[in-house]
Amino acid sequence: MILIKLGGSAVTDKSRPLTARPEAIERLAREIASVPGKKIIIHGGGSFGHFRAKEYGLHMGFSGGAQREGICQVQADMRQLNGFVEGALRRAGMPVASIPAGAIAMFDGGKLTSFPSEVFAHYLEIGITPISFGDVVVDRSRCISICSGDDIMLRLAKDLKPEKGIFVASVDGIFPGFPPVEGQRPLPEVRRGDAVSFAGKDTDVTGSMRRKLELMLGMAENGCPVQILNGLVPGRLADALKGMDVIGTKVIA
Ligand code: IP8
Repeated sequence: MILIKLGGSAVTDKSRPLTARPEAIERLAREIASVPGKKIIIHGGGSFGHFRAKEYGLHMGFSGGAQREGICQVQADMRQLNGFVEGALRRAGMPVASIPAGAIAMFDGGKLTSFPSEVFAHYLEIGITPISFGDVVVDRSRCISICSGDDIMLRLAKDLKPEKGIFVASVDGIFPGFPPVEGQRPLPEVRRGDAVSFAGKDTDVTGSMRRKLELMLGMAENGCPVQILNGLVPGRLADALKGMDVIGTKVIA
């Protein structure tokens, strides 16, 4: 089984609220469907998750009042984006089941504590591809938290031992410096402690790129090889799914 995270920047335009990238979603779905094998697909929030979650301060816990509307709104927005991804995968011929994190995950103090990965395993067993996504979730001590698609990736990697995890981004991989020099290739491999640099402007409520890299290192250290590639380049995801060498960065334990 391969775990695929469609990053928010690959499936949405992160500079404009509630703006999907329909062509990219359709093409990525066709690429995923074109390569046989079991997969689990997770997607990020992009401009359907982060703008409003930040506006309502949902990443800082629950303070009541207008946040109630914010929780419903962000969940509804994420389900709309999920509908686009789900629809594209079905049009590409894949039977899929959507499993929102907000319905099944439990957080405590901003950390994922309970997640029934076996639900995903059962769908896979009957030939259905499970899809999940970053979401507003309940939190035992803070009432609510934002669950990132990356939190789900790490948990599924630990529980289901996939053959590999692929992070589909809108850049070629991780670079030694930011901004990358024109024509520069990304680092082929990154290990804990390596000097890397990320974009300075970070609008994600689920944390910096550094936190995301930390979760990827966690996956690698749990025996799941991780690769980051550019999903806006046609064919790159399909090639990686076929096991071909593609431009990108591998995260090594
Ligand atoms: O983009 C965030 O998921 P991510 C989900 O995978 C929300 O970090 C609701 C902001």
